[in-house]
Amino acid sequence: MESAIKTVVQQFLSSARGKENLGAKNFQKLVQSQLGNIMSDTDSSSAVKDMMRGLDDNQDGKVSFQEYLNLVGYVANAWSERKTGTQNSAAN
Ligand SMILES: [Ca+2]
Repeated sequence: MESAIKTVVQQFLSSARGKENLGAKNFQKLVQSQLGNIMSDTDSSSAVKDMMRGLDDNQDGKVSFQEYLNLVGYVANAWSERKTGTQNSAAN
């Protein structure tokens, strides 16, 4: 689990290239290269843009680390539902 957490953090840092936020292009690259097997629609740039808009809580057009963690939580939750066949309360 520690290595998974390190990977999640490291992935954001390397994708953001030293900045505090992921811009649209870097976000799209990250999703397509890292989440293509677990999420559907990552090949569609309009779907990825919609995803980014949904994550962008403060609507600055960029994905902060916190907003990125929401994506990680969402993906983890969806994966858990797939594995257990149940709805987790966190999704509601
Ligand atoms: Ca934002």
